[in-house]
Amino acid sequence: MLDNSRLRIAMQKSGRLSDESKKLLAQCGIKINLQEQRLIAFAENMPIDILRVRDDDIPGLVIDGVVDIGIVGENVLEEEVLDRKAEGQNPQFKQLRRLDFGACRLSIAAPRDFDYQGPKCLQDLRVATTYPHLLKRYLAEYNVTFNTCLLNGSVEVAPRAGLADVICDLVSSGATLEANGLKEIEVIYQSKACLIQRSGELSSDKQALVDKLLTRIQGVIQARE
Ligand code: PRT
Ligand code: ZN
Repeated sequence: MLDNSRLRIAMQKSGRLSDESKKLLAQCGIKINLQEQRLIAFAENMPIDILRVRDDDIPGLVIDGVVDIGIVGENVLEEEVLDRKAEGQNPQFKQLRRLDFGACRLSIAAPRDFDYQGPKCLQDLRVATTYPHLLKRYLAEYNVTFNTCLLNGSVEVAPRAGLADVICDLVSSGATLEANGLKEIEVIYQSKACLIQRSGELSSDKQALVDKLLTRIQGVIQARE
């Protein structure tokens, strides 16, 4: 059983956010021995436990109150919120602050020869994506409806494989799109990593620790600017 008196922080186990998340916590003075295979790591010098999970699980762990704090991409967070709202839930959490890493954009991309004249061109097309809710919210503004090809990986190969007409995926340098003969036609969401807290009161000790960490994070980020 986890000790509920210790602050629980969820971060990505391995992937694009894990090194920066680890570094941020270390720069805040949290001494953690992250053994590669372990789900949980215990801080040696503060009452903090670190849960290392898939990034997709982090919003739910915070919203469901399983952990106190999470470090996650806004893209993943917002998609989970929209998914829960679509299921009639009212997901609650506190946005503590935006972080200075994990920057990317969620974009619609089409084969290079696609004659793009604006969102209306996408009506009734099939779009491969991991982010159907963010895409639906964006295209609804233009009264555009579309068909989904839901993929959790290899989204960029979908048009070439004949699975979809266009894609909606995360982009940072644009090299992946380029390598797959695709061009970016619409940016629908700008994302960075962020720090979130579960809703509801924390014990005063935990809240004091969160406040201290936030002050330190502020200092770390300012020093990097
Ligand atoms: O295993 P787990 O589920 O935890 O990880 P994951 O594979 O789902 O996610 P991961 O580690 O790839 O990304 C974690 C988070 O990093 C994302 O949710 C974003 O918030 C952020 N991020 C920042 C990115 C990128 N940049 C990014 N470029 N996530 C993914 N990409 C991928 C994109 O999907 C595409 O395949 O990189 C490719 C494009 O990159 P460029 O540079 O070629 O444009
Ligand atoms: Zn993931």
